[in-house]
Amino acid sequence: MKIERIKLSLLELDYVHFFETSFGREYGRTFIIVTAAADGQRGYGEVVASAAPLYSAETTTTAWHVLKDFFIPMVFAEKIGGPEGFAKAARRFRGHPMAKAGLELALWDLEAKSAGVPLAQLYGGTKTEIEAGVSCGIEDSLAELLDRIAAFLAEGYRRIKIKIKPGWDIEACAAVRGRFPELALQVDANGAYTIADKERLKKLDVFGLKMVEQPFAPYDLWDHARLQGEMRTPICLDESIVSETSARQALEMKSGRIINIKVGRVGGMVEARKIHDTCQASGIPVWCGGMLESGIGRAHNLHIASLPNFRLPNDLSASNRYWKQDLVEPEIVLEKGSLIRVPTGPGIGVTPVEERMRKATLRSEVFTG
Ligand code: OSB
Ligand code: MG
Repeated sequence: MKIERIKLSLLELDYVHFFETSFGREYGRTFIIVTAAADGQRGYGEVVASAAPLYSAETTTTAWHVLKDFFIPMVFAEKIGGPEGFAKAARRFRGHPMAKAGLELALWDLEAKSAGVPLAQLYGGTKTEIEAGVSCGIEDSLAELLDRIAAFLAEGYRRIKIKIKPGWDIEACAAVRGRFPELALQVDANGAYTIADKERLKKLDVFGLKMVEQPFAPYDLWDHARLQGEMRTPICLDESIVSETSARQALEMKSGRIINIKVGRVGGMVEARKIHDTCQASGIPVWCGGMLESGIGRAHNLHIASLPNFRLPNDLSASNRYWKQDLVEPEIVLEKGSLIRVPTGPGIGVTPVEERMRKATLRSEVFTG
């Protein structure tokens, strides 16, 4: 396939409800959509970097820079025609996984559309629907957190994750367990603790959590191993897993028993699939994490989560959990049984609505070969 045009668009959308993690509170998201055009088709990818370097070192500005000055010129200069060629060529550039993934995903969408098949089929996905869960941010009070969880359960969600940080952890879990004794519950610290907090974290064992996600900093594989050795609850690694190599090393070190896959964090689907396969071969289940994506990024995640070793409920919720109006049609909806269908149309199987895209766009730039 000859890529004719690549467009970068910077978009801004407000959340239906603020989202607070151990990094702070946010009311909306700024993100980049990559559009790649060839043969009358358009492929879309989402760059999940935020405006500020909190979850990861990348920002929308660094992503725009490396896409514009390095990755996009490379695609045209080397006549790269597909996602696998791009992933291979982009390896020469260090870092910037979210920027790489955004462009790679646009090329995957384009490749699937030109083959006339859903992305899940191209990936070898085996599921037609995936298990949905909700990630609940930190609230002003425990009462508000419980009300929000109750509302999500009433909508049909069956797995809830809550964000924790020092001072919003043991009490929060005790409150949620008190009200919802049987709930499939897990927690995510986004690296807010250090090994000095080991004894406090071990107290989480009494709550019957499905997992404790990323208690320590991304580079702290060793401390995660020390905690996991003393804790019954499985540790799930998010920020720590940046490649197949780091996944393999984490499993060898016993730093955790579950891995969450985010395609942006690991630099694209080629790498994400390697992590999936390594985990599958080691008997380690994975699930799909989220970055509060628009419908474009979330549709991509649905296809990725159709692979067989995605064996735990995902941070994939319906459009209306995030946005008043999603960018895509059809919007993503929750089905009975806390499930979301994997779209069946060609490519990502959802279509960005021009008018909604235009309204959310802060700036855009088109590049041609
Ligand atoms: O750590 O999983 C995380 C959102 C932004 C940054 C980091 C994380 C999250 C989420 C959101 O938990 C999950 C979702 O998209 O529904
Ligand atoms: Mg996480």
